[in-house]
Amino acid sequence: MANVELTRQSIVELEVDAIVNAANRRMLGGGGVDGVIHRAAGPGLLEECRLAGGCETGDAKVTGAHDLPCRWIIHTVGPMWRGGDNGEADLLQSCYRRSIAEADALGAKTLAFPAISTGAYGFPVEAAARIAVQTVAQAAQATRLETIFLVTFDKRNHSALKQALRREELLG
Ligand code: AR6
Repeated sequence: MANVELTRQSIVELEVDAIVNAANRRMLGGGGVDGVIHRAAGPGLLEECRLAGGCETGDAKVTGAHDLPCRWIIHTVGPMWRGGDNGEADLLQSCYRRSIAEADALGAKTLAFPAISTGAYGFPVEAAARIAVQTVAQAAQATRLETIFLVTFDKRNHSALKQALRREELLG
């Protein structure tokens, strides 16, 4: 059973084995955390992403980390919020599950997630936090991952995640 830890800093600063990027289907960079990761990783990341051929919503693809201190970047594409009746919750769960599966297959022991879909894609923060915490806690059980960091920038995501962790009795 991996530990789940909450931390408030930029995801690119974390010295973990792998970080997750909240990408889009084209996988060619963008704003938000995607932009931060591409700027910090350098142009080699974009070159590698071009070869990946995009990524479906709910899926995840691995690249190298280039200039970042981690070893791998796992690019996942969260759902755009369209009112909640368009499979958004299942797709968000799938992002967390697929990213954890890819990290485990790489042999990663430490993994960091941003709050996928809660920025430009508009997923309600409290609902996204519950899905993140429940899915991560469940999916990490059958893996060799030791610590999963939930990384946030903003106060609202941080307190929503804290509340969700408390509810699942996972707050250390
Ligand atoms: N470290 C950790 N979290 C961050 C950072 C950072 N450096 N910067 C922002 N966040 P978003 P999405 C948080 O919009 O909603 C992009 O243009 C931010 O506060 O990055 O999945 C892509 O190319 C928010 O809570 O991702 C896609 O087109 C969270 O990261 C689209 O946005 C996610 O916000 C994806 O939208």
